[in-house]
Amino acid sequence: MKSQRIETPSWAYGNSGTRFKVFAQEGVPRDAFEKIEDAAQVHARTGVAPSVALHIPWDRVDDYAELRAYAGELGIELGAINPNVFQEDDYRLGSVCNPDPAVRAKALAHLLECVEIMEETGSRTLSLWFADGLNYPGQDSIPARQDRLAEALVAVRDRLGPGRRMLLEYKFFEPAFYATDVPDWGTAYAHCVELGDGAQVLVDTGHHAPGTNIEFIVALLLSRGKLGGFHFNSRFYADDDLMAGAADPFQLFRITHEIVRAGALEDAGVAFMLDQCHNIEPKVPAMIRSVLNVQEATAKALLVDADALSRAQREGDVLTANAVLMDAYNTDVRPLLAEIRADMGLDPDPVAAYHRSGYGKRIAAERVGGAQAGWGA
Ligand code: LRH
Ligand code: MN
Ligand code: MN
Repeated sequence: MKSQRIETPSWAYGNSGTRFKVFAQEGVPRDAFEKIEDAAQVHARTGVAPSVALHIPWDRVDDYAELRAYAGELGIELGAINPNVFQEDDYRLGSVCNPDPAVRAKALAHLLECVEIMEETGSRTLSLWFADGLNYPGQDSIPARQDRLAEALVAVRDRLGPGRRMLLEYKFFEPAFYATDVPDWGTAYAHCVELGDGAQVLVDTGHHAPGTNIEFIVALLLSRGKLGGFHFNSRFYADDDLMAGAADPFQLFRITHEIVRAGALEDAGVAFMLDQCHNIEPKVPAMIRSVLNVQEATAKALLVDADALSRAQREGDVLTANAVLMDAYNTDVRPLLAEIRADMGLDPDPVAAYHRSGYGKRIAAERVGGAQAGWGA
């Protein structure tokens, strides 16, 4: 538990909302530097959130080395770089899948710019999500768009520096409603297999049809060495981006169980990242809460009696196998995690410690005119 690493997203610290309303909050960051200050608070309280993902151009700065140095002073690193090829008029019909070669070239140029930014920020991961898709049957050729996508991905792969990798995130709907160009793990997996070792699938827990068995996808990708990481969040209906573990803590446990079972927890290759929007709740404590929820699910997964489970599975003892899993899930791990935090020199109650610190009040007083996370106006 002490060595777990959970990456928080810069965009979760900015104002966000739905397409109906953005509720501006007091004290939200005005630039990338202030987002990093907030991310550093989450790490200071939890001890397990030592990096922050950036979204470009939302976090564009003149000097990334300066941003990196600032993060370093605050005790954190710059994590995954997320290009943004979905918010310009040119992308109405898609980015790298667009029928117009000039638009495709523009999108690719941005992806390659992000590869360069990785060198300046020290980021090892390029996290790709494409909003590309179709609203109407017949609008464009589905296979032609797959070919255009593959071409862009190859060009990006060929430019990645040593020790760098690309993650491909899928989502079955939104903003396209008829067909999305990377709708599911199968499509992402097929592209990543073609691309080779430097490409893996990113599972955003909010990007599936309701009722999808996400832990099955996780187990399968892990067995093929193609699970690159997560965007954890929770959802009741669609891509709700609520706090991880809030809507369905049992699902989060089932996912972490597959990771632990595969021995992939210690493997730094599976990135635990959060991708959330705190529309109505205060953002820094919500992020701390999310980190704690991921920790709790992980601790429970580590408590599964693996020997008893595999014995019951071998013997076809359905009820015992299920009971072994449920015993772990139903254990209250909060006292154990509090102890671990004390061991690490942290306050056992990170949310309370954050409130006591006065940080929230200070940023509310000091930061006037906070930036929007990127959309929702
Ligand atoms: C798309 C998504 C993707 C984006 C982020 C802001 O829904 O999950 O990861 O980069 O939201
Ligand atoms: Mn995501
Ligand atoms: Mn999403």
